[in-house]
Amino acid sequence: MAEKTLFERIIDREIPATIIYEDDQCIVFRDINPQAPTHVLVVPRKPIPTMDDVSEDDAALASHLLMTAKKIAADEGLANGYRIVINCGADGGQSVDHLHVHLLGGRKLKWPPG
Ligand code: DGP
Repeated sequence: MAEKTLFERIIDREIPATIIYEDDQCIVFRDINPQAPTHVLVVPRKPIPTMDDVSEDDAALASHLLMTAKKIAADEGLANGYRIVINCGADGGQSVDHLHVHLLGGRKLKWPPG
């Protein structure tokens, strides 16, 4: 069996995290190294490595991740706006090979992100 990803270990409660939401498809927890007052990760239970590995069969799941990020943004009171980011691969700055959506907000974010 393939080794669990770091985020699977959080899903399985083997590593502690501040989990703020979960359902049958995804889990949401606070980033360990927050880049904004709100910085959470929306993570599918299915261990898809990167955005590149998302298939047409995962379309409903991908949509659910975005809709969950939007719901959490409202829950976090980000009425002034927020940013949703998916890093993919080495050049995209991805460091954990388990698909995740960053939700950042609570301050004015700069563009481009660098
Ligand atoms: P990325 O660079 O897009 O792969 O983002 C990975 C994020 O995961 C990064 O912002 C830091 C966060 N992270 C890494 N390890 C842990 C951990 O053990 N717990 C939590 N809560 N977040 C983590």
